[in-house]
Amino acid sequence: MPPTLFAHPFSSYCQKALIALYENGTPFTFRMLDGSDPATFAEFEALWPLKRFPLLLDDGRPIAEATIIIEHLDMHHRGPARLIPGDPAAALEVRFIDRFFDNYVQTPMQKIVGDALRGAPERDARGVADARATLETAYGWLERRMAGREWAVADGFSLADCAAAPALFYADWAHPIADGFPAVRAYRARLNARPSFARAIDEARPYRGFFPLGAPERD
Ligand SMILES: N[C@@H](CCC(=O)N[C@@H](CS)C(=O)NCC(=O)O)C(=O)O
Repeated sequence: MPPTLFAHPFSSYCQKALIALYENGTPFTFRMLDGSDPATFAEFEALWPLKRFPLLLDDGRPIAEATIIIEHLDMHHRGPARLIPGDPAAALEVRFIDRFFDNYVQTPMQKIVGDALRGAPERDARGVADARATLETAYGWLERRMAGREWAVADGFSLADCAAAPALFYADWAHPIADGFPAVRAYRARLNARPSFARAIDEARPYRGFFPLGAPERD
């Protein structure tokens, strides 16, 4: 029986898992978490009380966290695309870059976006300034890392690129990647053109009005 993914197409972490599923053409059932069906949300919450999506349900077993979902798919639904390299040293590098994108790109991006969703009295100006500074530092580190590289790790498209694609997509909307980071901008463009992510971008297009800072007229 194919696994089920509880997700929303506009969510960056859901897109990370979707890229992995699309890269391998893995059959799965999509369960939409858009608030329109309370029963679906209740089912999701019962499976994962922390209510962060995506969540994969495979053979009755809930698998949370986008990275772990991709690791699980590689273990139990392996397809032609090896998103975790077989070589342990290369796999460790992939996992490190995956952590980089979650912790130092997605997290500050979510801070800026989340803050924009709040009313003025609840805003956290200091936290947002810190998030912007973290993104600038992350862009600088990534600029040096990506010079001369096609994908994040030499072995080819991997979990690290699944993490990078939505992270850089939305980070650039929240805190633009300046012209002074040409390798990061070029990498983001390559990721956006990758068919698995291009599909996720297209599926999320109808929801751009939800972006609280205003989605730019591009991408
Ligand atoms: N660490 C989680 C983060 C997932 C996450 O933050 N998902 C967001 C959507 S992109 C979410 O669930 N937001 C709803 C909420 O925070 O209540 C992962 O890697 O999957």
